[in-house]
Amino acid sequence: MTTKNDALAKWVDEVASRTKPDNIVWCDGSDAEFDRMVDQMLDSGTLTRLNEETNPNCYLHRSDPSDVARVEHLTYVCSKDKEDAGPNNNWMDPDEAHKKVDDLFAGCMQGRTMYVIPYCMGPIDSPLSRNGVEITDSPYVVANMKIMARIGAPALERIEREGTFVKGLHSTGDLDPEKRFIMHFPEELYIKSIGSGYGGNALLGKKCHALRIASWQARTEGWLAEHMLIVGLESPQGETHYIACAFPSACGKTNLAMLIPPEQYKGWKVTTVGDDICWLHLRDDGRLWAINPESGYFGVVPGTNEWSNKNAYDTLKSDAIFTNVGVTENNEPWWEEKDDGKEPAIDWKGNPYDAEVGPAAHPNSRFTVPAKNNPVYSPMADNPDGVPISAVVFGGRRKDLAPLVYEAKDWAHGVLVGASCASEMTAAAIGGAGQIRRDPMAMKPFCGYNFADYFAHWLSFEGKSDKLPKIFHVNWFRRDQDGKFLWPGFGENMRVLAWIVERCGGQRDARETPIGFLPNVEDIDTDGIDVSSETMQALLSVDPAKWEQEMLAIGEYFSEFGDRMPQALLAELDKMSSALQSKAA
Ligand code: GTP
Ligand code: SPV
Ligand code: MN
Repeated sequence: MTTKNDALAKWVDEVASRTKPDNIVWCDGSDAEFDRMVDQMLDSGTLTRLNEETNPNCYLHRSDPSDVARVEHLTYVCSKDKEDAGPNNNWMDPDEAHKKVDDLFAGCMQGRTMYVIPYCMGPIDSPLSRNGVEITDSPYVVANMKIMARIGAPALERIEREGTFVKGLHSTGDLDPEKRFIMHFPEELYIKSIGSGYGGNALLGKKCHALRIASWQARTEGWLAEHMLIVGLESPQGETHYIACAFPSACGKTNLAMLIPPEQYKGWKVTTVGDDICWLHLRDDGRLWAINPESGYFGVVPGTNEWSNKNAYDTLKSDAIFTNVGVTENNEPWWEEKDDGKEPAIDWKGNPYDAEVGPAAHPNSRFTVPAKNNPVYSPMADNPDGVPISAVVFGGRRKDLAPLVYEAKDWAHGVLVGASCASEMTAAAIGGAGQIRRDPMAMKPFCGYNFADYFAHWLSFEGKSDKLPKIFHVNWFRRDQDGKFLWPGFGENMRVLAWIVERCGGQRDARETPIGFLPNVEDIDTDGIDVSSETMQALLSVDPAKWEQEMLAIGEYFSEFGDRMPQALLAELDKMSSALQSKAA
């Protein structure tokens, strides 16, 4: 196979002459091709087959122990002008960056096969979807891309019809962390990634294209590319609301997207449109419409069990590629809090399990699985028009301060709520786990341009429509003095989502505070959960003195962006600070 698109043919030739592969394979995206990749990886030891009875069609991949998460310190946005990348990104001059990685790509595919993967992010027949081509020397990437995106012949056809595509060049190189770089050239719609096989660094359609490059394109074209799940909530009255939630990495998106409601909410039907990325477009009807550009889930394994997230647990029983989990004596995948009564025998590094040495599964071990395996998969995920969004929800891991839920006063205030998000860092990226950092809209690692411009772009939607979604903030992670979570989380989060949906429908009162609208304690149903009314008070309390401190910290953070920061956002911050001061006085 080759292509009618000259630019693509030329680029493939150019890459081949630099990287010197033994041969070139154009991926057609067929199941037979997937099976060939798997067989080849079973032969080479890159994959092992898991227990066929308990986990049909499931495989285990053990990565290099130095290559288990995203590497934010090695990820760059190489815009022509450094200011366009902003203080939120590492920046390198594009010429220098090309030279640096091109030297590493030279001859790197000798003895290997080069795969050309045409892909489409989003439903293949949607005008909102975007094309890309990833060139890689990793069969693991080919197999995972087949799960995560619409790849192969239909995508190539789309590229040949439309002419445009994002270029992504990837090689695992020699996995030397010193020679690992994830470079983005937004003006050229080009990504170059070398030295890592880990999801976010290597499956270039995902964070590199669908967030960093897409956010840049979205700004120029008037839409939004966001780190958000999309979940459908159908009320017992048959009314469906779709909500989009931005939580930082490993802060609960996949879980919320697949939630199983508690007993008294059984009349509600919850369906998953997406679990990680959301592209939002304002339509003529004045509503924001969303598509999920992906077709699979690349999810956090530890903590997934029958009780926390049965839908995810069932989803990954078959057809899943596990990366860096442990295995039991009889070769079943095993991870911390799997809670299936079994014991691990071998840890994620392939050594006999020893609790003294560390966990059986790496804390950022992942599953890759087709979205259609999800028992609550929403067919709307394939709708070329997407789904209309009723509410946007921001959130994070805050053991203190942020209440369980609050609602922004209007769009501009909501943009401030998103822009001032902070969260404890997790194992999804190398370094800093547990520390609190500012993570605006959960996009700190993923916004492909200056956050000041990004906030201005968000603000620009105000006034364009009177049907914009309401904006909320949630925090499932408040803790007591002993470090115990105050809120049970997981399926019980439905209790909060119900309040959000009812606020959207104008069916609920709320109490106005300086930070926004909060539910009254009795407005969150606690029937059937062990949460006292004192705990609810604590979860729904706003401490003006602590919030005033927070306002100062937010102001300080915003000052990093200098004059580029939109005045309207600073004005919102002033407004909120004054409201808090008058409350404290
Ligand atoms: P990325 O794929 O990295 O973007 O993560 P994500 O946002 O999809 O997070 P995910 O749903 O995979 O959850 C990450 C971790 O948080 C898992 O270990 C979950 O068990 C845990 N978690 C998810 N939801 C909740 C919750 O409501 N409460 C508590 N306490 N933990 C949760
Ligand atoms: C995240 O870290 O937010 C993920 C996993 O969803 S990765 O695709 O590696 O970025
Ligand atoms: Mn994510």
